[in-house]
Amino acid sequence: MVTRTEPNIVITGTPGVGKTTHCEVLAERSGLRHLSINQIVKDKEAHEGWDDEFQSWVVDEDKLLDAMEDDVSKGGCILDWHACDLFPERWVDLVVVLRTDSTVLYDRLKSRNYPEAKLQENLDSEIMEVLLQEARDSYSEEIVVELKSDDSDQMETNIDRIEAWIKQWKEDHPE
Ligand code: DAT
Repeated sequence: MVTRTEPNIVITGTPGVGKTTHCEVLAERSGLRHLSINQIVKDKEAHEGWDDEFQSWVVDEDKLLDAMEDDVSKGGCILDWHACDLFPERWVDLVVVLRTDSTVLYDRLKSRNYPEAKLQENLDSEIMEVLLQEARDSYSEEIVVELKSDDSDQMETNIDRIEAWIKQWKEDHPE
């Protein structure tokens, strides 16, 4: 039973596909709250330390989910994270998997000065559709959508689509 009056949306994908950019624009236009999971991991210390090789936090998932529970159960959250299988199905109304052409992604990650191992792992992950598979394995297929994010026209189209979906969700779930 969904008791939320606003939907929760996961925006996921390989680092560099445009999650944060999409979430920020979508939050501004829709009024939903952008939850950067990276930021929550840092702020709530929901991690077991820093992995030097991959330049990322080793996340303590239980602690992270506990820190998010109150906020997410109210609804109206856009969850921005490069994984999605940890979020309980009961939290999630839509999963958007952003995808980017590997040459475009290479340039974006290169300009972030990613270490070689991290850059290569992320490119492989995008080519192997790891996040798309993770989303499909974790949620029912009707709520998983794959959207291209190579350029700003595609981003505009994506935002329009997600906004239309939010409007429809609200009509289908009146207060
Ligand atoms: P992520 O949060 O998935 O790591 P980001 O939002 O930080 O990605 O985007 C990485 C960079 O790529 C940033 O400089 C913005 C740019 N970018 C992302 N998606 C784009 C798109 N669809 N069109 C143009 N630039 C994009």
